[in-house]
This record gives sequence, C-alpha cells and structure tokens, in this order.
Amino acid sequence: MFTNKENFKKQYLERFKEVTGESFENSSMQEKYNVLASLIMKHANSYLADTKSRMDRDNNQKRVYYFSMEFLIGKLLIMNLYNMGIYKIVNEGLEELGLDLIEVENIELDPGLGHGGLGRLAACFMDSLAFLNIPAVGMGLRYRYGSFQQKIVDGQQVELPNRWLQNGYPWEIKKASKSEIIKFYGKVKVERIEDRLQFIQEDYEAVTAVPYDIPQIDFDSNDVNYIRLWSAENAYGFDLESFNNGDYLKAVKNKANVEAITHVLYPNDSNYKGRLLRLKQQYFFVSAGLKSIIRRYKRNNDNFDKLPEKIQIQINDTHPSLVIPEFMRILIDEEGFDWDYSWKLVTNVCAYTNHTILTEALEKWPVDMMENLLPRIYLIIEEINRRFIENALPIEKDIKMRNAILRDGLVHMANLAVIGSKSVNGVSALHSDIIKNETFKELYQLYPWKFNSKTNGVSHRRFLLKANPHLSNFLTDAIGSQWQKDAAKLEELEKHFKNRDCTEDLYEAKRKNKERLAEYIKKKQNIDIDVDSIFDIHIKRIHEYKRQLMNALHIIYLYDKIKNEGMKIHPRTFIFAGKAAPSYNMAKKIIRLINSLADIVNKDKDVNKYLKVVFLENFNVSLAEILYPAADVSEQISTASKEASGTGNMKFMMNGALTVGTLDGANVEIAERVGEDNIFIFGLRSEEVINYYNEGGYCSYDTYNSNPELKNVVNHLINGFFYDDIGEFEEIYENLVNHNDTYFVLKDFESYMKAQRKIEKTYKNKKLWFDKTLKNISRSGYFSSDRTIKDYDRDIWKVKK
Ligand code: F58
Repeated sequence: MFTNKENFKKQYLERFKEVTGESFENSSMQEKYNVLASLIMKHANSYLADTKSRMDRDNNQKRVYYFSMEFLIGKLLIMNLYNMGIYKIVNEGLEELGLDLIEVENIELDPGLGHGGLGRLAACFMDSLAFLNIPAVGMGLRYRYGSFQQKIVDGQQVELPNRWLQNGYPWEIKKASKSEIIKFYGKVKVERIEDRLQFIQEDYEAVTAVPYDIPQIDFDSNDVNYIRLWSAENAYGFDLESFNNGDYLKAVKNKANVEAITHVLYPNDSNYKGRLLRLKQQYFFVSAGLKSIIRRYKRNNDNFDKLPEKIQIQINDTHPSLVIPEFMRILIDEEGFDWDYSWKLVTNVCAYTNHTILTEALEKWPVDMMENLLPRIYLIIEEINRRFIENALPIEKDIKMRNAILRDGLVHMANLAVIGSKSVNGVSALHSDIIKNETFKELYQLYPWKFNSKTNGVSHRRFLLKANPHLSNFLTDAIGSQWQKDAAKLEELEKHFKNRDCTEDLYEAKRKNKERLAEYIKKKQNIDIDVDSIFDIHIKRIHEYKRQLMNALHIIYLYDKIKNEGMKIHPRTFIFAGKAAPSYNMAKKIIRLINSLADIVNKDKDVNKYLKVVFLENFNVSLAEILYPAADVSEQISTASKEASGTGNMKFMMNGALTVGTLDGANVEIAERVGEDNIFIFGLRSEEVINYYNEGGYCSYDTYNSNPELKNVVNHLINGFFYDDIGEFEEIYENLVNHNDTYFVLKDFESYMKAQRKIEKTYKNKKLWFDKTLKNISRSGYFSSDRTIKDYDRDIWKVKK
C-alpha cells in the first residue's frame, strides 16, 4: 500500500503499462479511471485474501449473510479511498499529475442495483459491518441492466436499460470456480431408500449461477467483507448441435432465456411472465447463496450441530424468504437429516426484517406457479404449513388457519418468513409496533418473543464525510475527526458551540453545496436557480403514500397567490427526484404533473423570481450525494403509518436540513431527538390514520368542499390550468375528491401549509435557522448504521462476543 504521495504516484504510473499497454500521458480518462481502480483493487484483494484466511483459521467466528434483492452501493472509487485511509494521498497525488479526483470518479457508472431505501440500507449495512469488523457477506443478484435508467421525455418517465457494465466493472472479481447449479421445473420422484424417503428432482432445467464478489473495505483497518452477486449463465453452454444443423436461433434461445433471469431488477410484475421471472430470480440467488454457504461450512466443520453458532442469515424484506424451504431442502435431501433436526437449525439461523406494511411487498405466489417452477420447494412449503397447523393447541387452531402459509390458492411468503425465523423486526419503533398490532397481529400472538425493533441508520461516512466535504471539514475542525468512527460524538458540537456562534460557517458550507447543485441543474436542464432561495427537496421513490402530490398542490397554491394576489414569499426552489415503478400508472401521472407544473412556474415571469420547480431525472446514489448536502428543507410527508422508517430523512438531517414531516416511521424518533422546536411536524398521527382505515369517518368530498382555497387548488387538476391538459390529471382529481383520498392528502393539506408558513418565517431568521441546523447535525449520530448494526448484533446475530 502507499504511505505517501510519491509512492502512490510511482505505483500509479507504473500500473498504466501493466493494465493498458499505454503510458499515462497517452491514456484516456476512462483508462486513467480503470488503472486507478485496478490499483486500489490490487490492494483490496490482498486484504480480502488475508481476511479470508484469518477467518478460516479462526473458524469460531460467526458470519452474517445478508440476503437482499437490492444493493444500492453507489460509486466506489472515492469511498474505497476513504475506507483505505488513502483519500488525501491519492487526491493530492492526482492533483500533482494534473488530474481532478472528482472528474476521475465521474467516469464510474453507478450500478443502480436497487430501487429504494431497502437497497441503500443493505449497502449502508455492508459499510458498517466492515467497519465494526463483523464478518459478513451480502448475497444478491448481478442484474445486467440494474434498475432502469429514468429519462424524462415531454414531462413523462421513460425507462431505458442502465448499461452499467458496458465499460467493464473494475470493483468485482468473477469467481467462476465457485459457480453453483440451480434447478428449475421438472418433477419430483420419491424413492424409499432403507428407511427414508428420498426426493429426487428429475427432468429439471439447470442454470449456472456464477458469483461476482465486490470487496467491502473496512474504514481504517484492513478487514474486508464482500458482496456476492450471482449472475445466470447457461449450464450447458452453447447449443452446438442446433448451430451445426443450421438452427441458429435455437442455438442461442436457451442461452437468452437463462440469462434473462439476471437481466433486470423487478421485472414488470403486471403480467404472469414477469411475476414468474421474479420468482425465478428469488429462488436463483437464494439457492446459489445457500449452497455456497453450506459448502464453506462443510469445509471447516465435520457436523451440523454448530451451524447456528457459525452462520446467521438475515432475510432483507420478504423477497428472499425462499431461504427457509431451500435450506430445509438442502439439509434433508442433500445432507440426509430428518425434518425436526433440520427445522431446528433453520429456525435458529434465519431472521427476517420487514420493510413495509404495503401489500405489494408482502408477496404472494400462485400455488400452481410455485408448484410448477419449484416442485420440491413447494412440497416442503406444504409440509411446513401442514405442521404449523397440525401442531396447534386447540385455542390456536383458528388463528393458525387464518394465518396459514397456503391460503386461497396462494403461498403467503411473509407468513412463511415469520414462521421460519427466530427473529422478526421492523425498521423503526413505530413500524415495529404496527407490524405487531396490525400486519402480523395474530402471528405476534403466537410468537411474541420473535418480534423486535431495529431503527434504521445510514452510513454517515458516505452521506456526510464523502458527500459533504465542506460540512465535514467544519465538523472535524470543531470537534476532531472521532465522529467519523463514532457518530454519537457529533453531540459534542453542542458543547463546543455553546458560547460561540457558528451561523456563518454553517451558512457558508450550505451555500457552497447549493452552488454545486445549482450548477448541476443549470448544466442538466438549463434552469437558473437562485442560490439564496430555500432549497426544498423531495427525493424518494414516487409513490402515492409518499405524497409528492401534496407537495405539488402546495406549489400550485403558492403559484396562485403570487400570480393573482401579488403575495411575496422568500424565494423557494422545489426539487424533486425519484423513479416510479414501470407498471405504476398513478405514480407516473404524478411525475408528469410535477413536470407540467415546473413548466408553468419556471416560464412565468410574474412568479419565477419567487418560485422554481425542478424534477431531476434518474435519481440514484450519486445524485443523492449532491442533493442531501444542498437541502435547506427535507420533505418527509408520507401518510402517517405508511413509511416504515425512511432513511433519506436521516441523510438530510446529518447534512443540516430541517425536516417538514408527519409523525411517521423514523421521523418520530428524529423528532424525539431534536425536540419539537427543531422539526416541523404536521398532519394526522398514525393511530388516527389507522382508525380511519378501520372505522371509516373520513369524507374527502366534504373536506374539499369546506375549504375554498383547497378546492381552488384541486380544481386546477381539471380546469385547464395545465396547458397540455387533455384530461391527464382527471384521475388524480377523482381519487382525491370522489374516491375518498386514500392517502389523506386533502385532510392534511391545511396543516401542511401551516408548517410551510412556519418554515418560511423561521428561515428569515438566519441565526435561528442555523441553530436548528446545528441541533439536527449534532443529534444525527443515533441514525448512523453503525448503531443499527450494533443493535442487530447485540439482539439477534451475537457475532461479537
Ligand atoms: C423501504 N422499502 C421503506 N421497498 O419504504 C422505507 O420506509 C425504509 O426506510 C426502507 O425500506 C429501509 O428499511 C423499500 O425500499 C421497496 O423498494 C420495495 C421493493 C419491492 C417492491 C415493493 C417496494
């Protein structure tokens, strides 16, 4: 490894010839990036090999396997430099060679192997696991095109493939020798061998799962974990016979069918084929991952009794729940154990995290689909279900029937996950209560000891140290660098600035970040942004419950007031970003609405001094890193009870933005920590929302009619206000007014506006604003994923003695 700039430059320049056959001077920027990445990987790999042999030697060490459909890791170059402790050396070394590190990083393509919070959470967890020296492997899928690349064309979302692999990906290592064969379809033959039944899957389709490992480097020491992503390849290779017979299409068809398994994240599930592909993906990585885990375990152990002491599997949301029956299959069919022994092992190894109460993520598969695609797995699920119901005390019988895994022709995966895991957790205190009292109410009665809460956290090293150097430098100058390893230390800021005013310093740091974002917007959309305006940012998946619509209605309100009544406000820039699931039409309409609104507002000379609206396309980790540091206001305005936790709220907070939010998800805990004076809370409480859902009593039509200002705003959806209006937003209007406004947008509107007025008033008092900012930063330590991982380990995994 390099210990100084000179040493780095020497190694870097030498590496060019080895990798490119070119000199530094003759290389393109792409090559300069590739060579730098390959040099970092050379060292990371050697650390990885050392860590692995240390772990093999010290096999008493338990390992965590984090199974997740998504890992939103973001760009790795600069983060790896930070983690290896060589950021400064490399940054300065490159500068002396006439290179700007940021420009070099710009070459890197963001993999986008995820869609939302749960994917980014998985990446933050991998960062913290490495930092805390907890041996861990992330298991996931290597989607060739990741989540789609979002383009906005004529105000509408268009989905394009994200070709993140097109220039090769320098941070992965292909491990072809560790490939696994995964079996689909076929039929199960049952034979009696001695006194046991043996289940043999015949006439199956075999697919090769090839692993690619991405090292996850620890911050400040040399321990390395990794994320193992599985890619689907054709088990039988190229069909030469068909090719030689002239059937070229057939020769490649099978290959294409197989590779489709790992083409895209979340294939469109609005049709049968798409759903089937999702199920295939889930079994594919679960089976491959488990096989590789057991293979390693057997290398180091001669019996299975100690499995739960050596292996911990965390199931990240419901999608990888097939871990449970697949694990049973391996233990029974391949290792020859009986049912009870296998079940004991599985239910002591697996733990399940729920990330949402929305039914769309509590997956249910048609029985015939499961039976056809995974015949042996289906038999095992049937048996788990049978035993669940049969082993019931008389008073449990009804409860168990109502909560069976197999019901109404469907396999209920979340129930399988709860029944087969030793631990079930929600991701914030409120959400954990809701899953106990609502979502899994009856399963909670059966297994109260399994349920617990783990409030999410985020990597403050990525989202503060790396994303916001201006603020980070200010923090380190004030309280030293310890906060980078222990975010709780940020609280020292309060003592430090007790008798000192840091308004100007915080203002300056924020301003620089706002300038960077304004430049980005100018470059991408040619819109001029007033850097002195309030940057009000709403970035997350586009979903009705997240209520981007309510924000848009508030903008319409402001527009009208400024335009028609000459109202003066402190200038505001409303910024949105986020993707809509491809088959979610209402979310796509909301994107269109925001873009149409932006068009009207930004062009209107009477208004655009005060208001600007921007929708930034293709929200991903890299864009997020520019947005969080630049925010004054963080929009966390979900319908209370719907947002399991939220993690953007935490990233904004640590970057000194003030939250306008409902008491939902982790907002509740943020409010507890900063105090109600330092956050703008509004709207219905979660109990009230749940009560309305259960008991009725809300009539949106009445709310609409009783508030003339609100009515006027909502009418804009259908009265020709939008000049491209061809009835496009009528459905939104209908949902709000005549279909009783499922997400309580109208109900909360008044109190949202009040909160927004308060924000404006507070912002005008600079000292007051930045005092609140400081409080938010200093209290953000709790929301570091280091704390979250310590909590998981203390209560569930128990890896660290
Ligand atoms: C998110 N879930 C929650 N799911 O919405 C958020 O509150 C929480 O902070 C985060 O998990 C981490 O715990 C989420 O991102 C999805 O994207 C699903 C993917 C599969 C389809 C349904 C949505």
